[in-house]
Amino acid sequence: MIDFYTWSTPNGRKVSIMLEECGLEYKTHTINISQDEQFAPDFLEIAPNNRIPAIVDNDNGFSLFESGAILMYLADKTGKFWPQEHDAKWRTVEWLMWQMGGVGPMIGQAHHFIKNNKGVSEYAERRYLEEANRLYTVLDQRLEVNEYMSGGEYTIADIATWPWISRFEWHTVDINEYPNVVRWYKAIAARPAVEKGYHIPVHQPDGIPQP
Ligand SMILES: N[C@@H](CCC(=O)N[C@@H](CS)C(=O)NCC(=O)O)C(=O)O
Repeated sequence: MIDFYTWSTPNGRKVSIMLEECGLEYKTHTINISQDEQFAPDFLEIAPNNRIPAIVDNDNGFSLFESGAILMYLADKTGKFWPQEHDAKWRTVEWLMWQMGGVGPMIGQAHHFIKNNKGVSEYAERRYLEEANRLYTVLDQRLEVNEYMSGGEYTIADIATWPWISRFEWHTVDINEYPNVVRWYKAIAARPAVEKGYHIPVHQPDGIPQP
């Protein structure tokens, strides 16, 4: 059984979707980041960076923070969503790191300036919107020649990226300008585990945003 510490954000949803996809037994603990619960001493013991998500695997007592590391850990534990043949394995890591180093931080800043602090910095709004559109262009080109990000298979690279794209309304990118992203987005949104994981830990009355 896995103890799962999370909130309703893209980084949290990566892990709830992965837990659902893998059919693992888990217990959700809500860490309400708008009430600073990420700074509670108990939580900091397993997540010293004071960010969700984090897990404790009760099969071995091992704790882990950083969503990309958690996805790799759960894939390794279950043998799912991370192909182990040489090229596919490293393509998956490559695109997972692209999400961790690009999509998450850049689109996160787009939300910060465009949605949460509109008008504070015109420069930052323009910069992060341009960066978000650049990343969508890269993703669209990749998905023009591959069904999924690392090739023909749905992997932890897709599981990491999809929850960020699901906030396309927040970062004000017109997703419909990227037809391959829309095709990929809808295919993943239709997966029962994604529908379930999207609503953890709080049910979202509006459901998954549709392009
Ligand atoms: N690189 C980290 C980022 C985690 C992260 O930024 N989590 C956000 C929610 S999506 C958070 O906990 N924020 C709390 C805060 O800003 O204090 C990961 O991928 O796990």
